[in-house]
Amino acid sequence: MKVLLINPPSENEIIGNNPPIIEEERGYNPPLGLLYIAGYLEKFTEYSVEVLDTQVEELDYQEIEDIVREKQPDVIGITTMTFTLVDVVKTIKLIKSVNDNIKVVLGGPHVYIFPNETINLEGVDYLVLGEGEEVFKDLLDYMDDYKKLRSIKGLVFKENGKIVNTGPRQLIENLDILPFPARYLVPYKKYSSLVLRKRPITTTFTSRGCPYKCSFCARPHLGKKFRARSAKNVVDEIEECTKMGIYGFLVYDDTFTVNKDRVIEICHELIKRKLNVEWDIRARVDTVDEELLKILKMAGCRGIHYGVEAGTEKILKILNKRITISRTKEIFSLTQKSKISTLGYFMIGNPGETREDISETVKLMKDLNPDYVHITILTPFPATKIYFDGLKTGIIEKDYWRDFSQNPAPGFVPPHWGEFFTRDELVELLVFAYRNFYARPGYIMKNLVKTRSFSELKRKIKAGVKVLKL
Ligand code: B12
Ligand code: SF4
Repeated sequence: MKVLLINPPSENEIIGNNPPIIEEERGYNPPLGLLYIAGYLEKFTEYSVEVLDTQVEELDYQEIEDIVREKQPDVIGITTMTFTLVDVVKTIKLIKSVNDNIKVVLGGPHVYIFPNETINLEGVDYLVLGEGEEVFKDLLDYMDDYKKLRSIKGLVFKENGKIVNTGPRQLIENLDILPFPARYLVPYKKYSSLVLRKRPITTTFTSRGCPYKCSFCARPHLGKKFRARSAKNVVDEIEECTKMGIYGFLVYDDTFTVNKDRVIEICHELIKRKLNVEWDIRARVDTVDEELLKILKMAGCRGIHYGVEAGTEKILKILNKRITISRTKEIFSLTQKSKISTLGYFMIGNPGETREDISETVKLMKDLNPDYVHITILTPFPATKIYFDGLKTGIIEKDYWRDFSQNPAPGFVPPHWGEFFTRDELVELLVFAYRNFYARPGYIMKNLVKTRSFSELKRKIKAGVKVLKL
């Protein structure tokens, strides 16, 4: 059986409520979910597997069509986010026009949130719910044997026109059993990041799930249970990557630092093996301390991205973030002392948020003085508490995301939280916040002094000019 896994184009991507200029130039990340599935199939089956990352290869629809025509796979799997749905639908149409017998299987976060809407889209044959490695293999083993498929958890399909949903599969408890993502199936040298110096980069997950319940995040709905890989398994993967010439890693765990002992073990293992890698992580200020920062630095961690979100305790409570501003200040200061670079994520336009609250957020940004800030206008994403609350109270007038999922049309404008501000007012406030942070003479000087190379200087100037042009 020939299987082709496709990361669809992002031509029609929905980019929340932010001006497109903010989302540009983030570089390309490997489609890790597909690479995990490919690695699993390569190890445990005889099926032929290929991965097509149309984004990094910058393919247009005609080129994708030519590839599908030439390869004539039996099954095509496509990774699906709500934000790429329009392009997923376009890709399916193209596949079916080449050969209607190719089975189309969708997986990814969107499918889990909107199974009925997705299976009803034209040309979709099967959905895989949640973690796809084992379920997709089972599906391939019994393709079209509906009797058997009905007993396999994690699938959605149609039998005699009726939707069959076998319910979610149990989460994979021991992540160490999973083969490493099959990075060699994509042009892995083409992936890069704005924030790491080393090229190429890759992304990695050392754990899955997140035990927290922030009200703006879909994670609590998509799978809360935190499971972690062993330190040895994590560093084995990193070592495998260094053999491919990859030395830069974006550790994309939802919260890498949930278990301090495990992080320390990973750091010790990295130091012991002298792999000379550079990496950054995403963390919460309540899961980091001075001891951890020291060892992170020694093991090559260059940057920490913290979710700061807002400048008042009132808004943090509404977001159910469960952190305090004083803790945030303390941890930023300690991280800076440890010479690890910092990026703060902030949001404006949150429920209950007034102009005064936003001023406090901007003030906090300047007080913390991270190396980078990433500010967005809150978009109530599907399957988040904020979205459900908005629908209940009428602040969000109708179920926009469900309508979009039934009929994914280009140009869809996602809802914003319209309690106190119009969308245009929020864009204005966003521009104000960015300028206020980046256009400070102190910030510019600090960054010029810290710049280590000409290419980094060029990158920073480009980013600065973009902010001023907003
Ligand atoms: C890395 C990342 C990005 C990167 C790169 C995307 C990429 N190429 O992977 C960037 C920075 C571009 C990005 C952007 C955005 N992202 Co993002 N991102 C992630 C993140 C942190 C990791 C994705 C990942 O690699 N996961 C690891 C793999 C192993 O898991 P996975 O992808 O889910 O795959 C498994 C299953 O889903 C399934 N599966 C997936 N695909 C397929 C396909 C088939 C055929 C099958 C059978 C199974 C299957 O099997 C896989 C293995 O178990 C996730 C959060 C998370 N923890 O997953 C958010 C996440 C995917 N992003 C999200 C969002 C909201 C965004 C943005 C809209 C944010 C914004 N700017 O406003 C944009 C949208 C841009 C876009 N093009 O879609 C949401 C998506 C929710 C949704 N409804 O779709 C998530 C879930 C975060 C969250 N908690 O809400 N993102
Ligand atoms: S925002 Fe981060 S910490 Fe909060 S629930 Fe989502 S993944 Fe977890």
